[in-house]
Amino acid sequence: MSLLLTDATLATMTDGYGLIADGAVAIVGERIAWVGPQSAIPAPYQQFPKEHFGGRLVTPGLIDCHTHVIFGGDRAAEFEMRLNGASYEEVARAGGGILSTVKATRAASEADLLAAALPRVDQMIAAGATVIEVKSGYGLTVADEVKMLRVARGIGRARRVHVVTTHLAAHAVPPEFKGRAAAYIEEVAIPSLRAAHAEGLVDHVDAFCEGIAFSPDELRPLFAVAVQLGLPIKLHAEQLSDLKGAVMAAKHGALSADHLEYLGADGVAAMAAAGTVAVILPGAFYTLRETHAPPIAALRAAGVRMAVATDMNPGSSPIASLPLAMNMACTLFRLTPEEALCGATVHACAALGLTDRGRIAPGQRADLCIWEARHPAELSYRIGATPLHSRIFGGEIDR
Ligand code: DI6
Ligand code: FE
Repeated sequence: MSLLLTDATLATMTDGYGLIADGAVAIVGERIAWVGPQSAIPAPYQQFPKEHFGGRLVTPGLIDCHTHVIFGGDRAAEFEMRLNGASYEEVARAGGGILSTVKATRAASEADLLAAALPRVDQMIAAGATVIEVKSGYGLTVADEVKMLRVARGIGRARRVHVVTTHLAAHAVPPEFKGRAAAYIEEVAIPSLRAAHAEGLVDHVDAFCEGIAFSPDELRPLFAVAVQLGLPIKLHAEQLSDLKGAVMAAKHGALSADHLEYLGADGVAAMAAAGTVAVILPGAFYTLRETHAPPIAALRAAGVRMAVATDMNPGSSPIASLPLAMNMACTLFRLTPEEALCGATVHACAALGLTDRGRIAPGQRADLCIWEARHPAELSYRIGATPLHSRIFGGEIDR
């Protein structure tokens, strides 16, 4: 019920890293009661059961604010075909691409999907995640979108991780609606949103705004329903081209616009004005061998908060490690390690509308990561390493 962590190097993330050397944290129940230097522990907390961390780095639990971790099948065969010289059309004709994932997801039961997702979720947890956002978007029928969101809630019951759900029926136009994107929004995206919301399965609404998916005009009716239901909006925007999705999202008061490789000055300004978080997804940039980087310097100059996430998905970003995504954000996009860690903690919370976690401060939920590291830059620096020592979730140490 109560715990005193001592001998820790704290990155509280309250002001940049917010470092406290020789720090201590008092936890009561699920919450942090006190944080400060070891030399100043108030008397009541000195009696608590102690855990000594030998100078190890302690950060807030990592928050993966953009994932598509639920899906049927995988796309490894397609990856191999491509590297053997197959074209996009050949891959599609052989049944590959996003629609192959849709087919496999439709064929899977809720139990199948949960069983397939949990090993990936376990990798995320092993890399330090304590919160994961989980999107639908591979069902593309009313029943299959609702099914995916039920599985998302199931992940939060099956593992010691907090799940935030996002309805993403507007992810792709399925073959049965080919050339009829507006009809798909009316007949599937909106009804599935209403049905899933009625079951309490939806925390946010997202869409893929792109030439190969939906235009801002096609998405407006969906977002009108989201606003009516009181659900916050997120948007996959400007990943492959500049359709002004981020401007539209910001006008709807969106929590975040995500990807943003082709974001223009107007999008940066609109996001800054609305307080919309820029979610940077270097795993997809890397996998797609994209060359046009998001306008990091402009976002930084405009004071737009930047989050970093894995975008874990079978096609464009089969990566489950937030520290690896942070490394990629630094190396590919020139984020500083401090920005990358803010992006996986405090700014990731902002992208999810969460205010009770992401920092080590009194009143915050006691979700913490203890690392085999002495300085927070090590988390971004070590390529593909998993330096997690242990995790505290809701005040309890993982055993
Ligand atoms: N952008 C992406 O990179 C993924 N979805 C999206 O909106 C791709 C998803 C997939 O290929 O399965
Ligand atoms: Fe995505």
